[in-house]
Amino acid sequence: MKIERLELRLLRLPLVHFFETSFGRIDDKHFIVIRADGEGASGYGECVAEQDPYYSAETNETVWHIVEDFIAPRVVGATFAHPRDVFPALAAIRGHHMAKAAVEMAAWDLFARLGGMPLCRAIGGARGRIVSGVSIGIQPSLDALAAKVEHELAAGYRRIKIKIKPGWDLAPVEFLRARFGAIPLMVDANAAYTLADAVHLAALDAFGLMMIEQPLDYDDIADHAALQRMLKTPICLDESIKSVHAARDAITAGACRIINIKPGRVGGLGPSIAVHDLCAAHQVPVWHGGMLESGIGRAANIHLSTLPNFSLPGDVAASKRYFDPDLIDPPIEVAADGTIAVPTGSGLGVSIRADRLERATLRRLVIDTSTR
Ligand code: OSB
Ligand code: MG
Repeated sequence: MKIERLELRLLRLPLVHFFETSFGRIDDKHFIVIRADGEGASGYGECVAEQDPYYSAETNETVWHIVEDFIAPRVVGATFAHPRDVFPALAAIRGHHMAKAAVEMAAWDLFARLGGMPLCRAIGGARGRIVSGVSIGIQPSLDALAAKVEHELAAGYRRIKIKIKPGWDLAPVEFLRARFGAIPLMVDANAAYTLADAVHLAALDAFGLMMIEQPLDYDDIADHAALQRMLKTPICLDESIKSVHAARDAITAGACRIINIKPGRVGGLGPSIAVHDLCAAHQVPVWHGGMLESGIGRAANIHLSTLPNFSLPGDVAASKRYFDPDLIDPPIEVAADGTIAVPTGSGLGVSIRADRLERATLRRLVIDTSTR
């Protein structure tokens, strides 16, 4: 597969509802979409970097710079036998996994389209449907939270995750247990605590949560291992799993019992498959995280979730929770049983609306063999 051209677009799409985590609130999503052309076909990759370096060190501007100045020169005009070869070909560039993942994902989509197969088949996945959960941001009140949870349970979602932070943790969990009983419930702290909060966090053990996601620092493993020894509730790591090596170190240290996989954080679908397989070999279940993706990134997440060790409901939900309209038509939908059908067309298997992509575009750059 020869990649002849890359097109970068910085987009702005308004979110249906604001999303608030322990590091802030966003009303609009600003993100980069990359199109890779070659051999008469195109593939798309969505970048999960945000405007601010709060979830991760990368931002849209660092991604643009790294793709334009360092990734494109190694990819445009290059031939790859398989998309899993893209991430290793970028090894000279340290870090910048979200930038690499966006280009790598476009290469996977291109490869699957050229082969006339759905992306899940190229990945090696086998399921026709995936099980969906929701992530609910920090709400202005307990009543607002109850209304959200009720709405999502009625929609069929098979797991509720709420964001927590100091001052919004035990009370909402206790409230939800009293109100909704034994629903599949978990919390995500986005690194808002320290080991000094261990006794406070251990109070969550009384509520039978499926897991607590990333309670401590974004790049920590050792303190999570110490905390896991003090908690009954399983720890799931998100931010700290920056690479296949970090996953190995976390498992070895006993820092978590569950791992959240986000391709953007580990460098793409190839490294995600490696994390998935490593976790499977250690009986560590995984689930697919979300970064408020448009239908392009969402479709890729669905395809990856067809691998067998994705054994817990992920943060891969319906388009309409995020964007209306989405960039794809039809949007991703969740059935009444809380499952999503895996697209069956070639590549991502979704149709991207060129008019909506164009309308959302703030900046565009084309890199081909003549511009280099
Ligand atoms: O920590 O999982 C997270 C969104 C943006 C950044 C980080 C996270 C999230 C979510 C939303 O939890 C998941 C989704 O619905 O896409
Ligand atoms: Mg998280």
